[in-house]
Amino acid sequence: MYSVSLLKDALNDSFTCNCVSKLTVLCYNWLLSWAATNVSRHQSQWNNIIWRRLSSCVLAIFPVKVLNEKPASEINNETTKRFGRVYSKQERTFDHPYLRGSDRLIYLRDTELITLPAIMPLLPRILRLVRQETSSIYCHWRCLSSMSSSAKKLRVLVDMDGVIADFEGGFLKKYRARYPNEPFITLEDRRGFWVSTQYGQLRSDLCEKAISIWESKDFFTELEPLPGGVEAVKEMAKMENTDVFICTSPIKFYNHCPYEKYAWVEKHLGPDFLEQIILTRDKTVVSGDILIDDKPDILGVEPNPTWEHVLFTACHNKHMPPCPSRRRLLSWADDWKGILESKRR
Ligand code: UMP
Ligand code: MG
Repeated sequence: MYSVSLLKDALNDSFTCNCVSKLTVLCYNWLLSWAATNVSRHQSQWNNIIWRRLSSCVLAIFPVKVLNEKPASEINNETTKRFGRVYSKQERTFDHPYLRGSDRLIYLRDTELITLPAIMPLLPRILRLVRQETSSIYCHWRCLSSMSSSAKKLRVLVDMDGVIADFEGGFLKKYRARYPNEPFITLEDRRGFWVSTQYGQLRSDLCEKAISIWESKDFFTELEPLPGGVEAVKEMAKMENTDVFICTSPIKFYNHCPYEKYAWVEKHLGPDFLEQIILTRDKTVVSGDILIDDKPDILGVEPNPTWEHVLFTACHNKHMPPCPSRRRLLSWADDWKGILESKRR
């Protein structure tokens, strides 16, 4: 900051605030038009940002003191003596357009008018500061535009097991291969989300046997994709203003499952999709517009998740009585695009 010595010099050499204001107006208008052509929607935000940044830039060089707005009664002779002329709101609007939009009063030291050449020695410094400000405004712009575009994007969370990966089919195949002489439950007879619970009811020791299947190496990698799921997710991800995440719960026996879920996504959805994986045992804390999931009751620490749960029909939930407050996606041949569109409105 050049403030102290420069301010002194400026005062001693009678640099004028009028010159400063002219130059500032020029810079301000230029920055505003630049920003406005880049992002016209944010003109008012730009106004604010540029004003704030430019005023701090000017403050660094010139004898300008910004105070919070005060009622006229509090502005006494002492203030005027200390800071020079006090600009009224009206003067501010007409004489100093660069102050428009500010909610503050500005106290300017009233110096004599001098001509533009007198301010020339300071120009390189001013320009340097303006350049710095421009680049920081540009960063702001990028941040704002990414925020505004993500704000209107639809965020879809797609579950993995039972929605795009055939957990039930893969389980039954491997269970029957490993325990050919044990009783099993056909997909037609599956009831309830927990496979292990239903096998435990069939015979208590079968609960452990069922668990041993999905705890085995390669179980998750070798799951077949459910019909149309991979294609739908890929298509969804290409849709405008749509962010798709694979939101899946790993099992607690973590030796293979988390790694294999990543491997599955890479194999079927492609390496770019690795960016879109959310592994969590509590989906209620994930924010999104829709969660497409085959589990009927998705509970967690957040009692009011942001997403609407669309129940994906699976062998274990297809017998459940219809619930008017919950939409279903019967399969990937069903109208998933319609459901997404309904959330954009
Ligand atoms: N799972 C169990 N026990 C069962 C059935 C499934 O632990 O009886 C696990 C396997 C999956 C996870 O990793 O639950 C289901 O995850 P989501 O599809 O809800 O994300
Ligand atoms: Mg599932």
